Amino acid sequence: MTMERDLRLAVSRKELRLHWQPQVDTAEWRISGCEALLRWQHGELGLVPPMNFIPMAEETGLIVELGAWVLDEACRVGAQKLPGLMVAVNVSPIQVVRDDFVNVVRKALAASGLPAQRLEIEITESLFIDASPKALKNLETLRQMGVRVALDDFGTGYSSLAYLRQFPFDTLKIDRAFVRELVTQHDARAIVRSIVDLASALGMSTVAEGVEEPAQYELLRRAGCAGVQGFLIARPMLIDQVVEMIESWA
Ligand code: G
Ligand code: G
Ligand code: MN
Ligand code: NA
Repeated sequence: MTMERDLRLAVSRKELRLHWQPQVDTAEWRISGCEALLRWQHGELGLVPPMNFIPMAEETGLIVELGAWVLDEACRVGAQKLPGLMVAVNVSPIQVVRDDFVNVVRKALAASGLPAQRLEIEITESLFIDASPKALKNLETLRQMGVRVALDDFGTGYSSLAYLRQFPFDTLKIDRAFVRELVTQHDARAIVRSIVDLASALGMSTVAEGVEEPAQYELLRRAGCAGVQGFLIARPMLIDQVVEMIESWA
C-alpha cells in the first residue's frame, strides 16, 4: 500500500533511474547497442529491482506513466551519449495494447532526436497470451516507422513458435536459461543452434542474454548468434560507465 503510494510519487521525486547493459556484435566484437533497465531509488528501501515493483505497476496501471518516462529517458540518453548505437527498451504488454502507445514512442523519438532505426522495443511472450489485434497493429505501425521489435526471454514461455507466425520480429532474445547450460549440456546447445537457424530462416536476428563465460560466447558466435549481452561483457551500469567502456573498447 505505501509502496504503491511511493511508486506513484517516484517520477516527480526523480527516484527512477536507468541502468544500461551493453550488447556486443559477435561478428565484429564491437559494442552495437545497450539495453535500458529500470531501477527505483527508494528513499528508505534503497535500489529496488524491477521484479519488486513492475508487477505492482502493471496491476495499478502506474506502468503507463513509468513506461512513458522510461521511453523518454532512454531515447534522450541514447541520443546524447550513445552515438550510432541501438537503444533497447523493455515495454510492458499493458503499454503496447493502449491506443496511445505509438504516439508515446513517437513523442520520445521526436523530443530526443533519436532516429527510429536506433530504437528497439523489447516485448515478452506474455503479450501474445491474449494477443489483441490492437497490440499487433501498434507494433506493426512502429516497425513501419523503422523501430525494431524484439521478442524478449525467447523460449521460456509456451507455444513460442506460434508467435513467430503472428508477428514479424526483428530480433529474438535467447533466454539465459539456455545460455547457462550451453557449454555443459548437449541439449541446450542443440536448442540454441536451432533458435539461431530458425530466426535466420525467418529473417530475424538473435541476441543471447546472460552470457557469463568466454566458452559460452565462443559457442554462440560459432552458432551464428549475432549479438550477446551478459556479465562477461558488462553488468548493467550507469550511463557514464558505459560511455567510458565504449571509449576504451579495443
Ligand atoms: O536487470 P533486471 O533485474 O533489471 O531486469 C529484470 C526484469 O525487469 C527483466 O525481465 C526486464 O525485462 C524487466 N525490466 C527492466 N526494466 C524494465 C522497464 O523499463 N520496463 C519493463 N516493463 N520491464 C523492465
Ligand atoms: O528479461 P530481461 O532480459 O529484460 O532482463 C535482463 C536481466 O538479466 C536483468 O535482471 C539483468 O540484470 C540480468 N542479467 C544480465 N546479464 C546477466 C548475466 O550475465 N547473468 C545473470 N545471471 N543475469 C544477467
Ligand atoms: Mn529485456
Ligand atoms: Na530477457
